[in-house]
Amino acid sequence: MINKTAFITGATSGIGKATAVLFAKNNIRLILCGRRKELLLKLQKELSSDTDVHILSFDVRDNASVKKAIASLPANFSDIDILLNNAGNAHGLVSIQDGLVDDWDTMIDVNVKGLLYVSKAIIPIMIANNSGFIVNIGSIAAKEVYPKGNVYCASKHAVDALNKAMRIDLNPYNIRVSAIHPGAVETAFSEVRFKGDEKKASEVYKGFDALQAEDIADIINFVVTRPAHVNIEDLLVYPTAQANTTILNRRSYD
Ligand code: NDP
Ligand code: 8X3
Repeated sequence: MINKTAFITGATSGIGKATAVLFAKNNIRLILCGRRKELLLKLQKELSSDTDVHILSFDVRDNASVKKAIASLPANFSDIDILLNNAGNAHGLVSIQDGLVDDWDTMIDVNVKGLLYVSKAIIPIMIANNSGFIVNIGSIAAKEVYPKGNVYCASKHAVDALNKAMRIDLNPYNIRVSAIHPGAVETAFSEVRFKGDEKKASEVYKGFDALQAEDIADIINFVVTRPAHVNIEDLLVYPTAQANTTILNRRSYD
């Protein structure tokens, strides 16, 4: 029986997509978001035998589109229980003095402002229900700053701060708030960071067993299925081979 509705940003790929697949198996009604409508349609088709799926194609950077998309939800999808703030990416890996302003704008606009726009549109629904669950996807980059990570790390430190702020400000409304901070997860993330350079992207995950999107989906599912009185506020999860942002025990490879 379907008894919860989840709103997932960044559902077209990686962690968001894997969470959608797992939530569908657990009979959670889904609102799947992303810019690439063809991927949303494909996923909707795949998951519709398991649960009800509604798709919303919008860019989280555009507040008017965010508001319009959420206002357009049909009645049976409008009571949102779980918000997964997952849409985000890194753009570039260069020293601050060489950084591109366009990349900085994109990371701040998507990872920080996009998360805020979506949250602002959905929090009133949760307040009205005196119930809800917000899961913010941060990163190991929310806890540490590493060479050439500058603005991406800053954007994820902001997610960490906003997660704490939501815990405080939403406390009177019985809304649970959690952040998951993954280390290296093998997704399209590095392809985006390196602007389509597949060779460079694949190097990131060579010689060790990186986390997979399904590992993070599993953790998200664990977090949102705790009893009503339990809130896991913050979780840092690494591949076994990774000690921190810069120490990785790689096997030698050709
Ligand atoms: P992917 O590149 O696979 O997925 C990113 C998702 O974000 C896509 O679904 C994309 O959808 C969406 N997205 C990006 N920009 C926008 C935008 N402007 N508007 C709407 N949606 C957008 O990467 P991951 O799954 O790895 O990343 C998911 C989250 O996990 C991100 O917040 C990332 O920072 C974080 N993370 C990733 C780690 C990793 O090593 N992979 C580690 C730690 C955290 P579309 O392009 O269709 O719009
Ligand atoms: C993604 C992990 O180490 O590339 O957030 O910042 S890292």
